[in-house]
Amino acid sequence: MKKFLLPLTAVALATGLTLAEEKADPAKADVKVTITGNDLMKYDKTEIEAKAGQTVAITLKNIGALPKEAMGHNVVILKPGTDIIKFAIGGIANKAGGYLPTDASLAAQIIANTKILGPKEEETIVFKAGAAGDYPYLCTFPGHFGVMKGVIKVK
Ligand SMILES: [Cu+2]
Repeated sequence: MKKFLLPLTAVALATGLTLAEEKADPAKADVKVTITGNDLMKYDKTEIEAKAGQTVAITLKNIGALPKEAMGHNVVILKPGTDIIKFAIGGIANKAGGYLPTDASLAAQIIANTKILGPKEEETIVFKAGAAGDYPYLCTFPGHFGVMKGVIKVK
């Protein structure tokens, strides 16, 4: 019996730790931005500014009407210097994983991302702006990265 109880306790502890982790509150973010994505494969914002160390809340709203399978959108924030073409191509086949690259070195470039959103869906992501630099963002839905992209300029 003891043998069985020990792992259970360990699981309970691990769960407790996860629950105790403070979840970033978008309402308290230093910078709050809403980006829309539409059926014309366009974001309404291609440049966002933040200062190093600020918390940034980005809400992506899909304002289109086309089905998610045809015109879904996400937003993926990447580390400065990431090759976004290589990144997007690396995720094209990963439908189940939100079209994010499965390759570990490419996946390591992600700072924050939403899932793929269908019409009228929205999601907010919160992250901390790193050191000054240009942080690219893009939609990884197949074929969208050529036009659905922008830059977070951290000063
Ligand atoms: Cu898109």
